[in-house]
Amino acid sequence: MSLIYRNIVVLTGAGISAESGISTFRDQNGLWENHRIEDVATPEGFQRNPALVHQFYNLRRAQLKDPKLQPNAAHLALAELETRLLKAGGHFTLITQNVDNLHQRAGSRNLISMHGQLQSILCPRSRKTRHWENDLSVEHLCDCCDPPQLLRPDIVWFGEVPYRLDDCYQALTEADLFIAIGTSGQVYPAAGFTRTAAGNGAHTVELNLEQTGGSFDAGYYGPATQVVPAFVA
Ligand code: BJW
Repeated sequence: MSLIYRNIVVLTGAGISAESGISTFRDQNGLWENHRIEDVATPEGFQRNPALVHQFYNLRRAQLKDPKLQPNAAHLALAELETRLLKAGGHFTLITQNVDNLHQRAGSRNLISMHGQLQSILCPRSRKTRHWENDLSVEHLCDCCDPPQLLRPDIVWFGEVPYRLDDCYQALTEADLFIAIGTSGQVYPAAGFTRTAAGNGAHTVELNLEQTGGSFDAGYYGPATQVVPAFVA
């Protein structure tokens, strides 16, 4: 891709990390196959059974410490694209729905983790967050509130408002190219970003294993580790 675009916004989903070994949500063997979404990804589920929710996220947080888990060629290609575009005087924003840390480790800098991060925990009352790499249990209470509150994963669950939406919409408004990578486009508000970008004049592209049914100007299909480096080269 020659740098005819000056202002690129990329939205990534679980598919970009699939080839690094992280399960997606809605594919076969996806994370939701063994869990009811309302049990592990809602504030109500956490209230009902915090131990179950902790178990679900502890397993996924532990995976991030596995030395075999590495950013793949698609994560790296996006970090390189950002560097190239900045050198050419352009703007690059990477919005990820993923809660792993693979974009950070690949070197992406202008990154919005709109659904939170596995390696962060949250006091639900004060909204204070802190970095956390280990298991979390019902014995972990905050030290910022009286009475102390049960700490929870810093993940945006269904019914909660994603992080930094103002920054997302600002970037989408200014984009001349919008690329959605490895996302099924089933979860809002991210699922509406294509329409927002297109409505502001951006060219919209989907890179995915298969076509999702979203409305894009162009689409390129195959594994992210092949399609992403080829598209941004
Ligand atoms: C590959 C590949 C390879 C595979 N290479 N590709 C009715 C209508 C409209 C909206 C709603 C509604 N009822 C409720 C809502 C709102 C709700 C929602 O959207 N629900 C839908 C299910 C309908 N949304 C919310 O509640 C959000 N908040 C909200 O709306 O607040 C209100 C508000 C908004 C704005 C302003 C003011 C107020 C919050 C959503 C939070 C989502 N959180 C989750 C779970 C986090 C917990 C966890 O991590 O465990 O985030 S849901 C889950 O889905 C996770 C993901 O980030 C998200 C998106 O999934 P993603 O990434 O697309 O993964 P998959 O698995 O679906 O797709 C993978 C794709 O990769 C596929 O396409 C494959 O083909 C592809 N792929 N291998 C390339 N190798």
